[in-house]
Amino acid sequence: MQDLRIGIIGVGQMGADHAERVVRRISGARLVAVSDPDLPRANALAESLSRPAGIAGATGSAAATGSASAQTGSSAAGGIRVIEDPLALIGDAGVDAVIIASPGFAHAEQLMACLEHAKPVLCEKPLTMDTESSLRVVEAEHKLGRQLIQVGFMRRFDPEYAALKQLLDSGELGRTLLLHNVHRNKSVPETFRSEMIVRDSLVHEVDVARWLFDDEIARITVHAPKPTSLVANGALDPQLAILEMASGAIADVEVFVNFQVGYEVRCEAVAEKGSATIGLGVDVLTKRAGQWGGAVPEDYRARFGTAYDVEVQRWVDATQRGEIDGPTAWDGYAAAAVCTAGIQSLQEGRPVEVEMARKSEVLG
Ligand code: ISE
Repeated sequence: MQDLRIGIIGVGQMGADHAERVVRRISGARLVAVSDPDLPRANALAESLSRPAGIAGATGSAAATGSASAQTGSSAAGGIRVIEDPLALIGDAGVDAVIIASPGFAHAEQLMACLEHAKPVLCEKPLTMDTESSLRVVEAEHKLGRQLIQVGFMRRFDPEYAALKQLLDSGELGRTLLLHNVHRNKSVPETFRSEMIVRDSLVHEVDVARWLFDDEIARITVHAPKPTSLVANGALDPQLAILEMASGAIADVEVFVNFQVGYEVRCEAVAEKGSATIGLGVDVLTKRAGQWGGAVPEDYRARFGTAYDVEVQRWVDATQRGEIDGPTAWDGYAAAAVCTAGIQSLQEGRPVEVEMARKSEVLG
C-alpha cells in the first residue's frame, strides 16, 4: 500500500507537533505539505523536518517526496512543500489527507473544502466556532454519504482514559453517577480569553463526559469565581462547569488555564459500587534534598504525547481503509452545541439548555 500523503494546515504548537509525529513516528504516511500564514515559520519547519534527524533517524521518506508544485505561493523546502494558501493545500493533487491545526475560526471553511475535494481530515478541536456552522459541516458530510471527518479529541486515545472507559463500560462498578474533572494549563497567551477557555479547553471534558456516559449533555452551567490576579487580559479564569447529562448523571469540570505549576488533567468517576481516578500523574516518585515528589508535565504535548501518537496512527490506518476511527463530525457538533450554551451561561450567569438537532433527523 502507498504511503498516505499528508498535508498539515497550521504549524503553531499543535500543528508542528503533529508534523514531527508524522515524519518521525507514524508509519504508512508521510508529510508532503504544510501551510501557515506565518511563512518563515512554515519554511523553517519544512526545512528542519526534511533534514535527516541524527540518531532519531527516519526523515528519509519525507525527504523523498519532493514533487514540484505548480501552485503559486508554494515552495518546496527539502521534500515538504510549503503551500501558502490552505485551500490550495487541500485541493492539491499530491495531498491525500489533511490535518487541520489552524485556529478554530478557520475550521469551517477548511472543513468544507476538504469535503468538496473528498479529502479525509483529522481536525483539531473545536470542530467550528458555533452550533450552526458545526451542523452545516455535519450535514455536508452526510450528503457525501461517506465519513471523512475525525475530530481531535485525543483524550479518547490516552491509555488511562481508555482503561477508565473500559472499566465503566464493563459494569463492574455499577452505573456511573458522577464525573469530577480537573483541567489545568500552566499558562496561556494573553489572547486566550474567557470564551476560549470554554471553546478550546473545556470542550475536551465536554467530549469526555459525552464519551464516558455515552449520552448527550442537556444543560450546562459555567460558574466563574473571582479570577486569579495573575491573568492580565480580564479572562474569567478559573471556571467551574456543571454538565447535566440527558440521563440525569452529572459531570463537573474545573478549568484553570493559568495555574502556573504545569499541565494537569484528571478525571474521577463515581459509580454505584466504587470510584476510579485517572491522571494522578504518579509516574516516578523521587526523594532528594529533604523532599519527595515527581514531575508535572509542562503542557498537553508532554501529557498526551502517547495519545496523539495513537490517535494519528489509527487515523492513518483507518484512512487507508477508507474509514475513520475516532470522534466523528457529530461528536464535534455536539461539543460545539454544549460550548455555545456554556459561553451563554458564563455571560448570563445561569444554567442554559443545550440546543441541538436530533441525530436521527440529521443522519437518518
Ligand atoms: C489547547 O488548545 C488544547 O487543546 C489542550 O489540550 C488544552 O489542555 C488547552 O487548555 C488548550 O488551550
